[in-house]
Amino acid sequence: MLENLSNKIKDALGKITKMGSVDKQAVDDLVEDIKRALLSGDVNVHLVDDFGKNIEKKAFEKLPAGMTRKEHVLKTVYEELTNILGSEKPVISLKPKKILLCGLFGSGKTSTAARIARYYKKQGLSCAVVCCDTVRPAAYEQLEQLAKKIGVQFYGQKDEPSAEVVLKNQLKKIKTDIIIVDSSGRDALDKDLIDEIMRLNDILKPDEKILVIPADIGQAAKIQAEAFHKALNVTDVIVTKMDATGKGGGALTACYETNAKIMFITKGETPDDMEIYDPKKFVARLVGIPDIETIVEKAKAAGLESSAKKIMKADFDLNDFYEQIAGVGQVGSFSGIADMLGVGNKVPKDMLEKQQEKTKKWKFILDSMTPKEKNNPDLIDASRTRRIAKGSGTSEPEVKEFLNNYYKTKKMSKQLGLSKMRQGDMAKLLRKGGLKF
Ligand SMILES: Nc1nc2c(ncn2[C@@H]2O[C@H](COP(=O)(O)OP(=O)(O)O)[C@@H](O)[C@H]2O)c(=O)[nH]1
Ligand SMILES: [Mg+2]
Repeated sequence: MLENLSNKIKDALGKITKMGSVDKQAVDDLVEDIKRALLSGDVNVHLVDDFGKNIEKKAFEKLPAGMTRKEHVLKTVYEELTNILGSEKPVISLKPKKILLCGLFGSGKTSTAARIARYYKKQGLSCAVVCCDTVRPAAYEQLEQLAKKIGVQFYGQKDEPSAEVVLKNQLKKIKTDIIIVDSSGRDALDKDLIDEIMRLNDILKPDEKILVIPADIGQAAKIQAEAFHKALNVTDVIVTKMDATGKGGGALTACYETNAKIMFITKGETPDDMEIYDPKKFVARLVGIPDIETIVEKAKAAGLESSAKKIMKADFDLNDFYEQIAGVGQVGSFSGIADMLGVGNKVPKDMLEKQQEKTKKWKFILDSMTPKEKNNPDLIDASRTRRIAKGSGTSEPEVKEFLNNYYKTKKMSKQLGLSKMRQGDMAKLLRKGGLKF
């Protein structure tokens, strides 16, 4: 399972986030750990080597403004993984089209024919699936049942031995927006299979020729992708059975290496177990930090920088204070941010989640204040506190807690008289100021 790979990568990154500072040794160790994880996931050794070299090269580049070395290393790992696992999310057009599926026996073509039909049906297009597998016994019934289950039209000719005859006859009848043709497979990439698929291609003149590849063959996906591409010029790839193997990373990297566009991945046996392959999201999940890109971008955002500066000068109001705590929290999980700031490992996860909950409440509290109160919190007496609690659907102690955090942070900031702070220091300050992380 991919979880294995994911856990190994997360462990390796976890070691780095626990360190005070990141030196060459730490990066070397990190690279070794991730390389080992990728190799065990059947990623090609040359790709893995290049991956390692790129990280070692980039890890000690000049730091972009506002970033710590740790964040930079994390970002580099993320970017290099994205580089080997794919680039952009595929664009899936919703215009009427004809689709031909090909792939070896057992790769998941028939199940995937149904999944694709379901996908387009959900987008409001009418769909038909056509059984052109005249080799495998019961192929007809399998697709017929799946079509019935998801409510799309089914076409086929039970006792006709020629796939081409079936296709010609059925095409005359079909009027749907989307036509999906399921073909037969063979155990190996033999000439019969390729000849048949090329004849079907000539008859159908498909808009999309999709190769279905099972993830469990790992990097051998490259051989299949290349062979089908040569014969048929496949336009897209679907990688199936991502749930059932640890070699999924190997299959994805191998496909991407051949420049095949991976359109969907499937992860289960039902018609719903398919998702668009978005490499960036995929990698973010793999490394365990959702929205990492957004987080990195946001951390650099000017608004945050300016409120951070105000806090450093002890000259800040409730708006600035809230922005510092929640500005980053709103784009990702609070624990993700704490990890980036290098404090995540020191705090139990549930505490961070509690803080995130609290931050949501603080937003309601802030929204219930007048602009004057936000600028000058000293105005907030007992009766205003009552009004704010009522207006925000919180309690008076919760409003007081928010204000206390603000005052504590302000006091700390004055005492320390910090003029030059980096993001890590800001986290420490907020923590000392009463934030419980
Ligand atoms: N676990 C898992 N099994 C799958 C997936 N996709 C297909 N299968 C199973 O793989 C087997 C072969 O699938 P099938 O669609 O008949 O392959 P075909 O011979 O290429 O048409 C079936 O038992 C499917 O249920 C998947 O994403 N995950
Ligand atoms: Mg089949």
